[in-house]
Formats: sequence, structure tokens, C-alpha cells
Amino acid sequence: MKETSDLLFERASRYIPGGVNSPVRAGKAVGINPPFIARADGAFLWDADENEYIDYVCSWGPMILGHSHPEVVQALEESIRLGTSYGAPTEREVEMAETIIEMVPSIEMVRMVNSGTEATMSAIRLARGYTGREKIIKFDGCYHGHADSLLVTAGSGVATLGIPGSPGVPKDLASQTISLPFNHLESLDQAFQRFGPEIAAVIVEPIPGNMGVIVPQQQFLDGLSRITGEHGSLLIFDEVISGFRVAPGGAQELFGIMPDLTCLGKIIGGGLPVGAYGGKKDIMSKMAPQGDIYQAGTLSGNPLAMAAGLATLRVLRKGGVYKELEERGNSLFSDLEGAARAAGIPSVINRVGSMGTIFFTADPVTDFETAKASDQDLFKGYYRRMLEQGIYLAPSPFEASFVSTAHSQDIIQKTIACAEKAFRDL
Ligand code: HOZ
Repeated sequence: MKETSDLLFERASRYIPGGVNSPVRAGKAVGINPPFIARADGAFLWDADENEYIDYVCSWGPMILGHSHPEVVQALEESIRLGTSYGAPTEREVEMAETIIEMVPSIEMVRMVNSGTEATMSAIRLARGYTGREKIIKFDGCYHGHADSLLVTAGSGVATLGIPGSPGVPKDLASQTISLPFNHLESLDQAFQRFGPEIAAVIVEPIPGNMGVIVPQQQFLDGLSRITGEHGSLLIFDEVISGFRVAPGGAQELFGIMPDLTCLGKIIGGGLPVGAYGGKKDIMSKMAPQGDIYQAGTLSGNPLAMAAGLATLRVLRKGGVYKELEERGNSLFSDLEGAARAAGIPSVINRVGSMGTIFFTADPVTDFETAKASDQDLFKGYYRRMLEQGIYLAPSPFEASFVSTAHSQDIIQKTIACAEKAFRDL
């Protein structure tokens, strides 16, 4: 029964484009009307009709401690009594900057913004201003938010809805973006042979999560760092999803790479709207008012977002959290793989720590082409059967599932039992 959700969707569709404030969640790719969520706690969500779901979307990544974690709630309760926005510097922003710099290996200086899109957009402007060059390289299926320069062969909603590129992006700007296949160093080499002196930056999700999860080859990431260094271009890691998720210092810690700039978001706000970009001091100090490259924001460093983010990072820094996340991620995804195999469903699991994706295909999934070759009808059938049993997954084959510290082994085993049934019925 989801009568109330359906009524809400009908109402929403009258006044909000497609009835939603972000496209993927409308559920078009899987042919559903979305449940409207009323509340959340731990690993669970409840919709407006009181249906209960085990949540593997985790707000698309931020809820690494589960929903309404007591330490985050307490920090917010204390903070809200002190006012909600000042548009002025605060001690908490300094604490946040210090914490990020301690945790993320390559960051020496950082600027807070309000979303991942703002972070990547600002990092691209900085790279262009710093190098005096205009072209950028990205990778097919990587999604870096919806800024004009970055909506080229993008993942996430753009891939889910099969949009080739968005109307409204000036052709001249899009032509400055070169999109290459992920995990293919040769194409990158060739692009640099041809355009090297014009390339301001290479931006990459070091662990792509927006075409489903793709595991990067170590030599690919090493190559990105080497080639950008040789050509005087900047390497930008978009760690909006992988930051604080796969290790305290993100993918750059896991793979031992020092990018020039890093974009952050999601976890760093503890579930409140936030983003950040940071990197080497000589580059970051070009930002206004220290330098002349401009970027600003009234709500940047918002005290509530800082309080929730700092509380989340404090919990994550306690010993054993990442080991626990690895164990739970491993249980979920390896048992899922076993269940699909037992049912004779061809599948590939791509996982890094507590983020992963099941692709319905027999062949390895290493880039956007191979991700798109997976069986999307099978995904649709699987998604709907899981939702019917109260398992809330991202409604797209091109997104990640996330496990939080609130997903106990019991919850994971209950999920596997639902998957077994879904695979049997497919
Ligand atoms: N583009 C985000 C997922 N990779 C958010 C989707 C949504 O909130 O609908």
C-alpha cells in the first residue's frame, strides 16, 4: 500500500518538474512512483504510508553512520539553539578545515561550499585560473554534478535517463571538455599528445559511483598522476562519494595518490547540504580574497552543517569503524553474488569497502561501455521485487548501494533472503 505516496507524487508533479527535486529519485528508470519518505532511523526508512524499508541509498552516500545517529543529533540540537546561519566566520569552520587536512592526505588548504556540484565547479575554475588553460578531461560515466563544463557523457541521472548531453550547455563550453573511457590509460596518453598544453585539469571520480561502482586499476590512477604532472595539468579527484567512505582519507589514501585538488561532499556534512574543495597551498591560495579567482557563498561553512559534519567525522575517527564497514560491505555483496549465482542469474559485483553495485551481466564491468551493456530489464525486475519486500535501493542500474555502521549482520542477512526470493522470481 502506498496510497499516500502516490497522492503526494501526483501533487508534487503539478508543481515540481517530474515531481522531484533531483531526477533519479523519480523512479522513471524502474517504472515506479517513488515512495515519499516520512522518517528515518539507523538503517531504516519509513514512507508516508508507514511502510518500512532497509535503506541502501543512505541519502546517496552521506549516512555512513545510519540515520539519526545520536552523536549527530546531539550536535545538531546543541548547534540549532545558537542560531542557524550567520554568514560570518566561525570557530567550527576552522575545526572542520583542520579535521579535513588531518584526514585527507593531499589537502593543505580547503574551502567549504554547499554541494558537490559547487565543489567541482569551483575546482575547475581554480584549475583553469591557475594554469591559464581552458580544456578539461573527464571520463565517460563519471558524474561531477551539473555544472556546464561537466555534463558531457555523464553518469548518474544523465545515464539513467539516457540523456546524451543537456540542452542549455553552451556548445563552446562543452567543446572544452574531452571525455575519455575510464581505466584506459592509452586514450589519456593520446589526448595529452594532441592537446597537452591546453589541458588545465583531469577530473575523475577515483572510484566511480555514478555509473554504478567501477573498481579503478591502480596503474590507471598512477598514470593519471604521472601524465598530468608531466604536462603541467592539475589532477582533480572528485571524492564527493569516496571521501571518508572507503578509508578515512578516501580513495587517495587507499590507492596512494596525491591529487592536486580534491572535491568533497556528502559524508562531510553528516546529512546536511555541504561540499568542499581543497588541495595544495600554492594552488588554493589563488582563491579570493587571498588571490583573484572568485567563488563565494552565503551559506558556505553553515554552522549546522559544520556541527553535523564534525560529529560524523569524530565517530568515523574512532578505531575499528572502517574495518566494520569493510566486513559488512563484504558480507552484503559476496552473499548477494552467491545468491545470484545459485539462481543462475549472470551477475558481476563491483565493490570497494562499503559501496558496491550488482550488474546483471556475465562480463567484467570496468567502464561506462561495459556498465551500459549490463541487462537493465533484469535490474528493473530485481529492483521492483526488492522494493516490494522492503529493500530500498537506488532506482537505477547506474548508482551505488551503500552500507552504514547501522546495517547489522541480521539486517544484511534479511536483505540476502529477500534477494534470494527476488532472483528466484526473476
Ligand atoms: N545524482 C545523485 C546520485 N548520484 C543524487 C540523485 C538524487 O538525489 O535523486
